[in-house]
Amino acid sequence: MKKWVPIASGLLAGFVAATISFADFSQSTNTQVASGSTKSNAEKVYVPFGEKDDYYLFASGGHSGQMFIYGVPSMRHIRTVPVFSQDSATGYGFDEHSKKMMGGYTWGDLHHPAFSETKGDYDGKYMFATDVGNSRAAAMDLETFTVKDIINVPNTSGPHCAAFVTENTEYMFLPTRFAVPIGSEYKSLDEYSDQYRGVMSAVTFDQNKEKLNIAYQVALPPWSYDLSDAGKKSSADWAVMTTYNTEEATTNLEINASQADRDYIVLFNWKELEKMVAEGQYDEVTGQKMIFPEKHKGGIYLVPVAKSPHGVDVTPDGKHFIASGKLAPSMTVFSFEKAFEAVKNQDFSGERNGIPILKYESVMEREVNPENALGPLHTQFDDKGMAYTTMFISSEIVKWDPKTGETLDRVPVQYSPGHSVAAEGDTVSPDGKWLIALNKIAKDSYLSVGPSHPESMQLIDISGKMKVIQSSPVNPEPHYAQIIKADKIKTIEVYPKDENNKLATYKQEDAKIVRNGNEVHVYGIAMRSKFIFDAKAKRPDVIEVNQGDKVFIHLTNTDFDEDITHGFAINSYNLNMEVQPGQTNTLEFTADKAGTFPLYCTNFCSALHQEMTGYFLVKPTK
Ligand code: K7E
Ligand code: CUA
Repeated sequence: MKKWVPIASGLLAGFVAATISFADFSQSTNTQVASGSTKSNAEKVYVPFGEKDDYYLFASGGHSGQMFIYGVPSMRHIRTVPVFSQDSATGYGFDEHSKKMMGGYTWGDLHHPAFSETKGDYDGKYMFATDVGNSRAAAMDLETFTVKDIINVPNTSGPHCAAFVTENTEYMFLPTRFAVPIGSEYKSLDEYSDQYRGVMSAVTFDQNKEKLNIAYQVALPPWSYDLSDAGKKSSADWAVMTTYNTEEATTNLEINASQADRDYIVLFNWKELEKMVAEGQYDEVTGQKMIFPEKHKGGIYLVPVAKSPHGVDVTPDGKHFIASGKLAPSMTVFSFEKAFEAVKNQDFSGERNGIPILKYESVMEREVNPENALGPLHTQFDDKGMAYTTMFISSEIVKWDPKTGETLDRVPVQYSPGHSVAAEGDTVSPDGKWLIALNKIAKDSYLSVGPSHPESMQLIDISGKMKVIQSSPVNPEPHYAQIIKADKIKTIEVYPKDENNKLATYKQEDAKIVRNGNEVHVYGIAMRSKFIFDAKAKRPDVIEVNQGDKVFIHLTNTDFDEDITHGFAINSYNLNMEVQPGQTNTLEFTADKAGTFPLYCTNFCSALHQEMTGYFLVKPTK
């Protein structure tokens, strides 16, 4: 979102000031929680100790590269799951497996999380996310809440648009936010229109192998692709994404990318693209199957839309897609059926880069302009198909009917919501009940922590007239979130024994240290409340190596008891990792520093946790 703040900053400052002075603070949370009619707001969000929330909320951590898990309605933060950034609490990015997965990067910018779906409903199996900062995609499994795979997406720079999955998780589409030359090689910006491309990747996930894979890519025009959504039901084979900078400006985008009155929504049929790839209608480029629309025709269309749109959201019935204005004050409702009709009749008004443009009037159903509502960004839905759109500039949520365009309700939020998220809001059957506004600016809502203020999430009861009933300051940055019914997620209690894992050690007497030249492999055990690295040694909890040795510590937690997690850190070696119950994890490093280094368990695991220590001794070579 940062990109358009400069343009709106004058406006925004004015609006924020106006909102602060004129906001109806009787609507604000403090007053509401304290008052209450039949059932007070405080009671509605209160989940007594021992009882659990009805929903999980998975919230994007933005440039923290992490995912935050909350309970709804309590809004209690339950867990932080590191995805694209190192995390010393869990050792993510330090242990061998996660370090390799991260591909040399130490941070990421996580924007849009998406659950795996079956028949258009969240199935509670996986969560996907993309990294705008370093162009990666990740898959997290919901049995262990850990990341299983990360891939680098070549030719795509900043897959901001994603992740949005198709109805049965066949694909997620990762269009690029920044156009770059294919292969990211050097090309002068004077050749932008000819040499730069906005590549979209079709990514699949193999649930058996738990691996992400790029099926094919499409070399779209050098525009910025902003948000996307997959079709549902009758539109399930299709997907849509918004574009801006169709002006192809290469500098000063805040002005130059807002010149044209219209940008486009890219509408594509992924079944058709899949077929084209199967028939060999692509070029092999940088090891990828690349469809060039100017050459490989079919499956992709442009729909004109009011300039610089941001969000695009498909209605739960799959009949419409709604684009939000950002710079224009309107939401535009388009009809899939009309679009299919226009495609069939070749009802085109021209083309760009070989992609046919459908006639706006032929596809558009209505433009919706709620009075004084400004800066519409993203839309969510309830169980009756009603739409809830965030208004960034006028700081409110507007509820409206996509079938009539009628405004039904509105509620101020504090302040400047980017996305909002509804309970099961991206499925074919949203739950209603709850909507959470993900606010970019909390202003003076909480205790001050200095010049930078936190973002906030506000829980809105949407069962009747919309009412903000809880406000929480949150870690940066709540870009987007997903709310899933709690009973859909089935976590495991311990990692099951894996007799095929050659790195695992389950029996104490098997713990050993094996030297192979200057490689040292430790097959060790962590258990309440000791380490065993070498069962036969005089001091089984000591590792001794020579300076310069390459050391592999394969550590298995043999406490097959829920919640008995051990940590493993070597003092001054900048290393820490976690082994959850039953898990085996590996640390790989070079013992370049000679000396005596205590090692210890970093996760409080028993009354004798402080005793869970040992030594890492590195004999100097000279
Ligand atoms: Cu800022 Cu979805 Cu990354 Cu809109 S995004 S707000
Ligand atoms: Cu093991 Cu603390």
